[in-house]
Amino acid sequence: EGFRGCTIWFTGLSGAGKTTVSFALEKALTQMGIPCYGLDGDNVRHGLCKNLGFSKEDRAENIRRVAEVAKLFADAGMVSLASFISPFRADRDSAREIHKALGLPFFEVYVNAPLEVCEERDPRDLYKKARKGQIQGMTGIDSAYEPPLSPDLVLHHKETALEAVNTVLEFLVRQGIV
Ligand code: GGZ
Repeated sequence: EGFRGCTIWFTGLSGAGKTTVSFALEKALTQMGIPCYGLDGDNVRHGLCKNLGFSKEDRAENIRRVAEVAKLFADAGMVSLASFISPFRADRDSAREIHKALGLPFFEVYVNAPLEVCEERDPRDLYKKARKGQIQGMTGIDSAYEPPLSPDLVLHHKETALEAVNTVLEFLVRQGIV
């Protein structure tokens, strides 16, 4: 059957596994012949959003721009995968509204990993630096993360990337997307 454009929005702490799951999902969807594209801090914060930092205002603008781009991909019939901490509910709600305006499905996926787990992983030593006071405004340390109140889907940190991909794929089947 056909597939419909939509945006899958992954939110969670740094180190929760958002980009890992999203990248594995992108690979799986591509193998299924479903056009998709993954947006994350790595490909957005060096270009489209390179003038933005991590203040509350800059994060809001980062999420706004990314949501607008994700919307365009979804409108073109692709599955947009957006992996951003997006710590503030109001910003995520705006991202949803941006999609609603065009009638495009928007799914908020909470990648739920406790801070202790993310801090233990700490692939870029950002938590370590934040604890030492070498960087300011790190989400989970001295900047808030507001967990989703009613996410469309929750992924658990004990799931492997492969299990998480299957969880999302089953969800997309239930939603009539794939
Ligand atoms: C949170 C930060 C910070 C601060 C740099 N707070 O896990 P990473 O390292 O590789 O990816 C994180 C990325 C977060 O960017 P986002 O665009 O997703 O953030 S937001 O949605 O809040 O706009 C992290 C790194 O940037 N990083 N400084 N202070 N994460």
